[in-house]
Amino acid sequence: MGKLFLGLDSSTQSLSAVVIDLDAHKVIYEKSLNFDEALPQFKTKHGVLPNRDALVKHSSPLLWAAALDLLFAQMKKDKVALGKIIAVSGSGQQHGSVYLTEKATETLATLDPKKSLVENLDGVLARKTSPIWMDSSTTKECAEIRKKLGGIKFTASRTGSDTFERFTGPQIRKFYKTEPKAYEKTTSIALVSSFMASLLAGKIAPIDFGDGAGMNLMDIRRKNWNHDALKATAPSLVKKLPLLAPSGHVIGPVSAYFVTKYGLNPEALATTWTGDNPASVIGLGLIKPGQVAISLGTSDTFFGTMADCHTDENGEGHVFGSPTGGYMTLICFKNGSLAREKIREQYKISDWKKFGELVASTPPGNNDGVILPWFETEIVPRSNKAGVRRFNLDEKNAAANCRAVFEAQMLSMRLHSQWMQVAPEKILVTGGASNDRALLQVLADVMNCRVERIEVSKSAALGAALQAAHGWLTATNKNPKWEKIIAGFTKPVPGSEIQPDKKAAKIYDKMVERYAACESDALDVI
Ligand code: XUL
Repeated sequence: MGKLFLGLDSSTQSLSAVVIDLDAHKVIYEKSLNFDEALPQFKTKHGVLPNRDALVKHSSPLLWAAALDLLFAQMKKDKVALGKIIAVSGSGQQHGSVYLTEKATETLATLDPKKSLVENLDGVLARKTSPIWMDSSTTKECAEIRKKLGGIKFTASRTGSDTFERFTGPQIRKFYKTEPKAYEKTTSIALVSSFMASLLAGKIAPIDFGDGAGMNLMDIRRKNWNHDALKATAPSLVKKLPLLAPSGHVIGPVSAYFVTKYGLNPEALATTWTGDNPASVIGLGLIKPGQVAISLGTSDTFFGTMADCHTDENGEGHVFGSPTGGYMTLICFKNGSLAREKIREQYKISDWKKFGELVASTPPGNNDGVILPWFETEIVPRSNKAGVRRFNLDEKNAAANCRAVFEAQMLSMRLHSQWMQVAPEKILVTGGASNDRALLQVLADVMNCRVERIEVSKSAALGAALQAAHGWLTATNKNPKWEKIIAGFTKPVPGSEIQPDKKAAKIYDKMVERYAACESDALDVI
């Protein structure tokens, strides 16, 4: 057995683990634990707590902690060689924030293995729930911060993104405005990623440059807290934020809690976590500038690596720090598999195979039928009113609606990624829906680009494991090269390549304009 590294991914709906053997260039263990199923006592639906206000989407930090216990117990049961793990890293759903009291530091340092993590965390949360990336209740706070920072362009060029409802800064501002006492009681604010890293490390973990860039608080170029942004957000914020550090940076040895309880190697190193998208960039092997991928997950994301920091003047896309040390771009479309699932439910389509068959049974361009599948409020284009709109599309036609939803998602990606000015040679695709060739053909045709599937169902957790390896190699002065670390882990699936169909691509060149007109129509009404 070679050197083992553990990567964890705390996403919206699940916690996943990937263990890699770095010397053998192999994943040796993978497991996922679905929050709703494994921890029904927290009463989440798709990982989100019910709320009367449709714009408010919170989850529970205690749920994430409980899942960490359960997943370690599962790994122990599955006889994973936890005693041989050299370093642990992770990734979290981005932007979500956890509010800790002054008790946190001591509690984290003395986690009692006789109790569960949830029991240990008694009195540590200054706010019971965490706003997560699906929340869109902070439009007012976004406007206030944006104004103080000088408008969209300046906000984006300073913090990497315009203010967005789900970003942590506007969320912190709302918390400060609506619950000032609880804000005052908060001595430390964590992201989902740094909260989980804090549990593993037994101390308050730094926030990394990847996830830190999703807060509207970090100076994207200098990679330190931007004091104007902090001032525009809430008072005394600088005292409540932890240090910033590179992704995968060694924090210290893992907490004794995991050693005693689950047999984790006492010398294993806990490292800083990052966001799920920056981790996926590594998990998909996008280490060179210009490489692009699309992840078809709960949200659909379009991302790639960049050598220099180039921000979106229109404020739709984001720039985050990449775990490789450079930058990455990201555009997040909230109604991803969320919308595909809703269409599947509406038309009672038994499985995804059938969904793909229905798409394949319809022509490219869908006879001009267009849907705007905004089952939830949308991030890009920004639309704070949920609502599905159909144009020249018969609601009764199941097949046409299946094609319409995926075409709309791809056309939207094409339209809203133009600012990146990248002309990729090929696009790597990952995530649940990437298994279906009919869908990939639509993607290749809309983007007019070669597409290849990369079969890393847990790209974020894998990226986190590779990040753990990089962090350990750096800390032990081995001067690691990313090419060498990712070698063998991130190969596209042989035979999965799909070429664009020239005729279909021409249809989409026209259709993107029609789609854009439908979008502006809908946005005008809103
Ligand atoms: C990215 C974003 C989502 C979450 C999903 O900005 O909000 O992709 O990271 O977990």
